[in-house]
Amino acid sequence: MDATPFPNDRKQEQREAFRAEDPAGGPLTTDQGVEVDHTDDSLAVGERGPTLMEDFHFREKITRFDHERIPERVVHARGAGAYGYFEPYESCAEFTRAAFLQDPAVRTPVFVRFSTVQGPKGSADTVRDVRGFATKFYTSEGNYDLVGNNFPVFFIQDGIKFPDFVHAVKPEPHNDIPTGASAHDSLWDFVSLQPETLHAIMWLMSDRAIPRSYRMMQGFGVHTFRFVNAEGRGTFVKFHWKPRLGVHSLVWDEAQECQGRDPDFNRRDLWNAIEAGEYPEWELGVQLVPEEDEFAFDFDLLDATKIIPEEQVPVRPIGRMVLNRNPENFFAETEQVAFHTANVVPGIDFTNDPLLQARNFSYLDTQLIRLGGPNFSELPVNRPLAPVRNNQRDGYHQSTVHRGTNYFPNSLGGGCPAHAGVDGKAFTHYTERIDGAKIRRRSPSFQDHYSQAALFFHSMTDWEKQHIVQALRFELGKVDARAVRTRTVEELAKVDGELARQVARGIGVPDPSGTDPEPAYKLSSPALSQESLRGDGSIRTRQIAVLVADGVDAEQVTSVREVLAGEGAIVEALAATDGSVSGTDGKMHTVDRALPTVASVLYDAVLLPGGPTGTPSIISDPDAMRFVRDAYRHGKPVGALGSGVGVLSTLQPEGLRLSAEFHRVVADQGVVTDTSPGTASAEFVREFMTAIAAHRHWDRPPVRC
Ligand code: HDD
Repeated sequence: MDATPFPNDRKQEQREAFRAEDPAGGPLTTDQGVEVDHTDDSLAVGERGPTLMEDFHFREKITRFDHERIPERVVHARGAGAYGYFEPYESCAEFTRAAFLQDPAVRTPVFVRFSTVQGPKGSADTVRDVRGFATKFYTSEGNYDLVGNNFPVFFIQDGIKFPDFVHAVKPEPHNDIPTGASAHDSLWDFVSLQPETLHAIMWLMSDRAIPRSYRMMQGFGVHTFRFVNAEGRGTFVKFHWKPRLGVHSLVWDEAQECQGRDPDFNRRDLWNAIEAGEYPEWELGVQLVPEEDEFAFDFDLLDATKIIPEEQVPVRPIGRMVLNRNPENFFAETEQVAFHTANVVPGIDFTNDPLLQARNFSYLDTQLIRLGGPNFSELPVNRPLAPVRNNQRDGYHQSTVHRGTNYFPNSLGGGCPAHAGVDGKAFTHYTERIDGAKIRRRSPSFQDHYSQAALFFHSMTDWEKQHIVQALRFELGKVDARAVRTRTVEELAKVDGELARQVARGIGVPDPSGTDPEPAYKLSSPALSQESLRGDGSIRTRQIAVLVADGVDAEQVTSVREVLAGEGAIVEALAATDGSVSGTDGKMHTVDRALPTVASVLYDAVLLPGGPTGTPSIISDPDAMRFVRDAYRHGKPVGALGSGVGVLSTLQPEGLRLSAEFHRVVADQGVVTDTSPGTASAEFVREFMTAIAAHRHWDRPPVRC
């Protein structure tokens, strides 16, 4: 009997092959272009004799291999990138003269690299960490780099502390442990002694630090930058990227399991979505503050550990970015891309944020060592689309053959390249008056480290607060030095007394000693909660597992699958073994994956179809039952049809409402059940889709089995 695939249109597209480097073909050559007839044996004296130095092909091949690696980034070593475009909604001329923010008809090409910070290049994706969100705009006026993160605040206020912070969070120097984790003594020692870290630490302990997908996280420019318009008027600006699909996260237990089941979880997700034509999209928004309001806030705009609450200054959408092309070669593009905060274009300028000022030194310096010299901007991924003309010359890996004069002023070269500026297109630095003594001192306006950490915590829903407490208990529970645990709890108490007590009780240290902070801290900004960032409510690209076995009700599977796939979800049939299963329609149906090769943590939802023999097989399969239990426990939508509801009853979820004999469709906490036989009803499918769109369901009762 032929196996009928459950319809899964996307799969074929996802399998699109790489294009060969040289579609015309042609024989193997050396780097000098000499044709090579044999690359499988080295040149030797006789068949069993020693290898000869003279074998230039062998030596060249091995030398090139020995030199394949370049130093990985000190931070943000692990990343994934993609190309796309940015288009503004309307002209922003009132605030900035940046050419790429003027005309909605002009699309500016971009390259974006997402990353984790702590782990090395080969570490897992789903660690608890900040995610980098760096965008290179190839504008008509030169490259503009917005090198941001998925948190709007940073851990330190002055860049001179960056090596201290990074040394503290990186693996410890004596044993190089842990990889890709902040749960260790040195980070928390630093945090407990450096309270300016606390606001970013609250973000790090929240679910923002374990995104479901790069496509489902916000991005922030973090610093206050400056827009400058054609008249030279400056406006303070903070940049926000908002994902169309909403902000969604993993749960910590799941994130940890993912590290083993699929260390490439986020990278694969980005790649597959783009290959499938499901192009990730973000809206760019700005918070604008007129210069005269510089001191209108109870924090300093130059302090990168502070946000401007959206309720105070709304985010104004100015354009959208779509990523629609995967790189062709990871090393050439994603690894060699070189971002630099000082890559700005006319109309965008800096402020005196001391973190930004330090970054403006660090990024160029780091590329010089990482990419082996000053000519990295000639690499295709870094090369501007705008013409480059100057007298900068030579150096390692110079690939341009310069001609003519190499100094300015000159007459022999016709005075070229001449100063720009006659037509007002050149970059001119914003004219800012600065008066002050030369000092090494933090501004008193940077001293409040607790209010906004508290603002963040108090803006969370109950489940988000609970996850923060659990994260802190996990992280501090891995700290060996008791004094560090205690000192951190004392610091947390200055954010929120109850938070500190709950953490203290989970890690075996005394309750904090002081009194709780003043209620003035109990402000809230609803825009900070993930609850307010659900996105467009679609189920596009969600991964739905359907557990099947011989005797599965094929019509139920097909009826649900077709609708879900039609809405852009990716539906896969999983069974105990690969191959096919027999359906109640008398046909064989293709299995997409064998259960032992996957896990519930790799999916967003699970469907349990019925079937007279199918359901008992699922109940007796430990892999299948673990799959369902984990999906349930991680708050994922679960749908069950006909006898498939019996799989859920076996787990005995205390008090959860399931469809029984006289019920038709019952939806409770994202568990959608329908015991009626036959094809799934439209109501079931609708409820199941609503549950999937909501992503997670937190108030579930525990299961007994
Ligand atoms: Fe940084 C990389 C983001 C502070 C020094 N940083 C790097 C990347 C991102 C950020 C996204 C990876 C870029 C890529 O994909 O290649 N960094 C931030 C943000 C910060 C920040 C949002 C605070 C607001 N960084 C920061 C400071 C310093 C650096 C204060 C140093 C004084 N960052 C670097 C670096 C890296 C880097 C060492 C490593 C590799 C690279 O630059 O290209 O120069």
